[in-house]
Amino acid sequence: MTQDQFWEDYELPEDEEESWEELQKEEKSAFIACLVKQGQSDPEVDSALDELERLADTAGIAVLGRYTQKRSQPERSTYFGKGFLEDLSTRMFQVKADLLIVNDELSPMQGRNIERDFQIKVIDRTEVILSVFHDHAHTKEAKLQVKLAELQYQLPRLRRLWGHFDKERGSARSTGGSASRGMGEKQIEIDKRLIRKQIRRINRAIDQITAHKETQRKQRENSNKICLVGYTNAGKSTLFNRLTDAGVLVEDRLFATLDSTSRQLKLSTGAPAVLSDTVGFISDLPHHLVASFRATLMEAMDADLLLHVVDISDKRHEYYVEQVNKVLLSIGADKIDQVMVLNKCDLVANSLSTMLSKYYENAVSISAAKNQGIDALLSKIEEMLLNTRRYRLHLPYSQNALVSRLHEIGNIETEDYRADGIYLQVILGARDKHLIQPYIIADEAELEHNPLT
Ligand SMILES: Nc1nc2c(ncn2[C@@H]2O[C@H](COP(=O)(O)OP(=O)(O)OP(=O)(O)O)[C@@H](O)[C@H]2O)c(=O)[nH]1
Ligand SMILES: [Mg+2]
Repeated sequence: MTQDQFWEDYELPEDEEESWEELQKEEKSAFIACLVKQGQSDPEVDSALDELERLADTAGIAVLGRYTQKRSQPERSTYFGKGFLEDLSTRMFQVKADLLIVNDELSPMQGRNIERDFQIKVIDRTEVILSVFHDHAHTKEAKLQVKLAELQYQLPRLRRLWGHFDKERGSARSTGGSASRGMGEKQIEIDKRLIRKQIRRINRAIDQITAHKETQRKQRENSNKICLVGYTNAGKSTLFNRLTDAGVLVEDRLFATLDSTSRQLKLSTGAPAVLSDTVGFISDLPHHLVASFRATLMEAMDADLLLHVVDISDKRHEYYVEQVNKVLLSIGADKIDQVMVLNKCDLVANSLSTMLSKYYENAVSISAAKNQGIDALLSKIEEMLLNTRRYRLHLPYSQNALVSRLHEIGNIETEDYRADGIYLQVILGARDKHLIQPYIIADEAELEHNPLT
C-alpha cells in the first residue's frame, strides 16, 4: 500500500479533522524578553532574541521591543522580577503591545501569575513554536501530531492556546489569566478528562501510523535509508528536490516542512537507496513536539546514514550543529553516521567553506540552490555507505539464513554456536548494517575499548 492509499483508507479519529481550527490571522504586536544568565555574552543573547523574533514573525506577531533581565535563576512564581514586569507592563500599555513573549517555557503558574498580577497577556517560546507548527500543518499526519503536542501543553494550563479562535466570544482569548478563573473546580476536572481522552485517542492514531510506517520500512529493508536532518531553514528540502526531483515545498521561513517525504535516490554504485526529507529542528525544541512527532522523526531514527544539513552562511552554524545533535541524541539517533552537508556555500567566501569542510568531519560543502558540489556529496554518500566496520552480533538460531547471507556479503572473523544463539564477529559495509541492526551487541568503537578474544 502506498502512503497515499493509506491516507485515503485511513479514518481520522472522530471529529479530529473537523475540529482543526485555522489560527486567527489578525496581526498582533509583542514585546519579547529573556533572562540573561551569568557568563552569557551579548551576541549570544542577541542571536537568541533574533531567533525568537523570527519565530514570532513567522507566527504573525510583530515585535515592538526586546528586553532582558540579568538573573541567575528565574523567579519561581513570576519568572522575571516584579520591578521588571511592572516596567514592562507600563511600556506595553504605552505602545499598545498585545503580548509579552518569553524566550523559555513558563510553568503554568508563572504564566497565570504574570497575567493576573501585571495585566499583560504572556505567551512563551513553546507556544509560539506550537502556533507556527499549527499554521504549517497541512497533512493529516502533521495535524494529528501538532494537535497532540498542543493538548499536552494545554493540559496543565487549561486554557486555549494563543491564536486559537474562540468561537463563543468571536475573538482570540489569549489571556491565561481568565482561563481557570471563574471556572468551577468541577468544570476544570471535566475539561481535564476530555483533554486526556482526546490525547489517548490521538496517541492511538499515531501508533497506527507508526505501525504502518514500520511495515513500509520493512518493505524497504533492502535499501539504504538516508535521511536529511538539520536546523530549520538550513536547506534540507532544497537539497531533497535537487537529489530526487520531488518538488517538495521550499520556503524562506521556519518549519516549512512538517512531515516526511521519501523518494528513491540513484547512486552510481547501483545500490538501492531511499532518501527522506523531514521536519527541521530548533534549539530547545519543546519535548511535547519531539514526543508527538514520533511518526515523522522515525525516518531519522531509522536511517543508515544522516545527511546533516548546515547553513554555513549563518554565523551561528556551530551552535546549530550542536543543537541538532542534541535532538538526535534525545531521539536515539546519535550513533548513526553523518555526512556534514555544508550548504549555502554560494553565500560565503571560498576560503571559509574550504576551511569548514576541513573543520567538520565527513563534510562536503555544497550549494543546493545553485547546484554546486552535488557530485562530491553523492560520492561522499557512497563512500560512507560502503564504509566497512567490525561488529559483534548475537543472533537467534532462527536467523540462520541471515548468517549464510553474512558469509556472502561480509567477512566473518569468528563464529560461535552457543546454547543461547550464534555469536559472530563480522566486518560489514555500512550499507548492509540495517540487516544486522537488531543483533548488534558491540560495534567497532566499543570493540576497540573492549577487544574480544
Ligand atoms: N543562497 C542559498 N539559499 C538556499 C540554499 N539552499 C536553500 N536555500 C534557501 O534557504 C531557504 C530554506 O530552504 P528549505 O529547503 O525550505 O529549508 P529546510 O531546511 O527544508 O527548512 P524547514 O523545512 O523549514 O526546516 C529557502 O529560501 C531556500 O531557497 C543555497 O544553497 N543557497
Ligand atoms: Mg523543509
